[in-house]
Amino acid sequence: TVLAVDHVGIAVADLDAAIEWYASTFGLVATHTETNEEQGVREAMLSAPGDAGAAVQLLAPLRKDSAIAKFLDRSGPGIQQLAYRVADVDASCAALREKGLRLLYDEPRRGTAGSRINFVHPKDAGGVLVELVEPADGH
Ligand code: MC0
Repeated sequence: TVLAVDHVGIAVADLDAAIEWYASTFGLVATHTETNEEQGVREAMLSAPGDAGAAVQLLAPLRKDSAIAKFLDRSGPGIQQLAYRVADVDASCAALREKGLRLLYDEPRRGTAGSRINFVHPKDAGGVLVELVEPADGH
């Protein structure tokens, strides 16, 4: 079961420039930044001040062979993923597999802030790369 929209992920070429642009243009503030070597990204979570709702996640490539580098080459900067928060990513993946959807990983991998994540293939989700996120603190 989906608990909430966790974040919308946007591919950018230059993370620091994008953080600055979102701050000066929309007043969004970076609440967390992180490098995820396995995913090949430097990322930042942005929110409107005081808003605990869905975040905007900026994703910049660490390497030329990363998913974000490939997305930028093909599509340019823009929305790359929609992430739903779930209580139990293993149970959610099992339920979606049962419905015939392809999950990208056999087992969840590490996402932002120690979360556990998996992705539904965009061809099985209406053209949207859907991420499932089980936060580390179980919220
Ligand atoms: C590819 N396609 C997409 C897409 N990427 N459609 C919607 N949204 C996207 N982001 C489409 C292509 O246009 C193509 O359609 C079809 O999917 C298959 O493309 P492909 O060439 O076979 O596959 P790739 O090599 O482009 O890979 C796509 C795939 C990859 C989703 C498998 O990006 C992946 O493994 N993503 C999961 C990991 C990831 O995104 N990591 C970065 C965020 P046509 O019609 O042309 O056949 S890390 C993150 O998010 C973490 C830190 C977190 O939040 O905690």
